[in-house]
Amino acid sequence: MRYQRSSALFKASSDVIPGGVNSPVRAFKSVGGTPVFAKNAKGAYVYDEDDNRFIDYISSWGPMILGHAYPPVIEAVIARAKSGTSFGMPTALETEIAELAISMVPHIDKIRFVNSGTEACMSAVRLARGYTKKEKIIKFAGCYHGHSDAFLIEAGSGAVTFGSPNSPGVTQGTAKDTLLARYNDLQHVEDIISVNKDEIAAIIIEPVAGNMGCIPPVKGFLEGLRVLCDQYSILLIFDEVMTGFRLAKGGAQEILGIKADLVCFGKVIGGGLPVGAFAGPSEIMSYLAPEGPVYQAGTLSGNPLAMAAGLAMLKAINEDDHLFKSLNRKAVLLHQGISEILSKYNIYHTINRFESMLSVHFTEDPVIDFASAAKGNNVTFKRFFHGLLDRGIYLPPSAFESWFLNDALSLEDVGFTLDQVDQVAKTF
Ligand code: HOZ
Repeated sequence: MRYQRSSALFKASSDVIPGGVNSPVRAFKSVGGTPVFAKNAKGAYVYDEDDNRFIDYISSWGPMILGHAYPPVIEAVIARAKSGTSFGMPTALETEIAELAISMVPHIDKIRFVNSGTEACMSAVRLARGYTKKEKIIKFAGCYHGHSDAFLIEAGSGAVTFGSPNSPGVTQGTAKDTLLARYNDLQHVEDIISVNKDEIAAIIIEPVAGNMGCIPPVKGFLEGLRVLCDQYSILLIFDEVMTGFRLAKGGAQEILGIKADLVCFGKVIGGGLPVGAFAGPSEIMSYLAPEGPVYQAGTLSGNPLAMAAGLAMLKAINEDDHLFKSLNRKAVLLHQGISEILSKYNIYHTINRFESMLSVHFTEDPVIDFASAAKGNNVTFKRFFHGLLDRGIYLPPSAFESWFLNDALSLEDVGFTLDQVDQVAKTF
């Protein structure tokens, strides 16, 4: 049996870990079947416990942009581990990665490292509230900013995959300060602001959404948010956990030419180790303890192993002038190829893509927000997912997640993937 060991491991893990996994989407609940247990990975491939090989289109949900077990990152972690793994004291490495990140990303003077994207977004919102002395925030339906309470209101990613976009456990008191807007609908944001004048501290947004599939911003939407934020003294927070160091060296701010007031990072910035960060101009960041009154801390924040991995990753990206072109070329081939195949077999679809993030939606309508993403046919998605999994292609196990390409992927891998898509699509 192809997934025999994974099956046994899932049975064992389910006895001791809720749902058998440490992050819900890994459980395959929305696509059914046995979650694949990873054993090892190299370059573009992940191998499972049954020794099946998969071409990996999630890249650990983004971080492995240069492929798995990228040698400079692995070497940096091994070397660093030999000198001690945590001190609870500052290290020179933290300044080195901070300087590099600041040199790569526009409009930021200071950066604070934390352990995850969730922590980064949660802390950035606290800072925005402390700085503006206002309490409400606007978030967008289908956007996901980690699992802290304030964001689990119409959240995307696993929250929507498992039908709990508004999670029990989030108090009404917390929920009332999160105002919900439709992605790509500027008028809706204006309406919300007009009935909550002088109360909104921040608008937080994924500048290219990746947690309801991939949904790029329509022309003028982010530009309009910037104008509204300036007009009403609201901070614009870009959650670049997915897009940071992926769409361009300077992330969405650079490629879209829009300035955010605070930016949140995760995924690529840690090179595959647990790292998050938030950053902005000195004036705002100086409100953070110990310089200012807004408290935020962490025993493992700036952990030396994590910083060594992140530094090696950012250096590699910074020194590679061909990376984003190369990723984009493969993403375009994949996008066009899948679209041609699905059209050939008359399968309704919309493929959204922004650089190396993409998603296939089984609906013929444009997918521009959460409501249109939710129209996708999940029965077709499941068949597509499992058909490809059985043919050695690992896609996100949910229609509400983006694919993340990595640059270890070869043109042969893309060609092989398209051949498998054809084999699967012709059975529909
Ligand atoms: N929520 C993450 C993707 N949007 C998935 C995290 C994981 O399961 O590893």
